[in-house]
Amino acid sequence: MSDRLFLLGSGLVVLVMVILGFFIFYPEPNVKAYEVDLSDFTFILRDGEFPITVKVGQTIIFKLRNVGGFDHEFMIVTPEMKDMMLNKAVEVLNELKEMGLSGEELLEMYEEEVGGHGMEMGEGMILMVRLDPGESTQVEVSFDEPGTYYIMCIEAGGTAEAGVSHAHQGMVAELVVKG
Ligand SMILES: [Cu+2]
Repeated sequence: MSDRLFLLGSGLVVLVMVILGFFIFYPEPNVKAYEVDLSDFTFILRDGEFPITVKVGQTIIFKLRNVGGFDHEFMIVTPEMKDMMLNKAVEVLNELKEMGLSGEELLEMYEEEVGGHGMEMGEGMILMVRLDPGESTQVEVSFDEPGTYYIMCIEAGGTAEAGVSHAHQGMVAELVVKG
């Protein structure tokens, strides 16, 4: 009887050691962090250069700051969504200008039609945050599919009169996800 108790006790000790070992030696979660400044009109990676390369399943933390004088977005989109938004931005701005709109009115109507805040998440739109000048935030994202993605801003404060969005002026950066 005491032999059986001894065996049971030893078994428990081994089990506890295995569990403790699992927690002590379990690899660190796969996390990558980037600090990105949103300026007029470009994305600045504080510790390096775009493109960013990450891995499928990795947790990516973006620490964002709007250091510009206009509202800016930090959107992550597929190449198809990028092209669609670039085309739509020009199309809508031209239509609104033809209607005789300008200034705040032009910008407001444009944002209703195109601004990322009017876009649905999902199909081609992986992440969307919008920051006022001086605002900062932190977002987390991970990717299920390898491929090339784009970080972009489709706002048009300061560029609407010229018929283009911030993305057209250079607010686009590449993000490569490896399998
Ligand atoms: Cu912008």
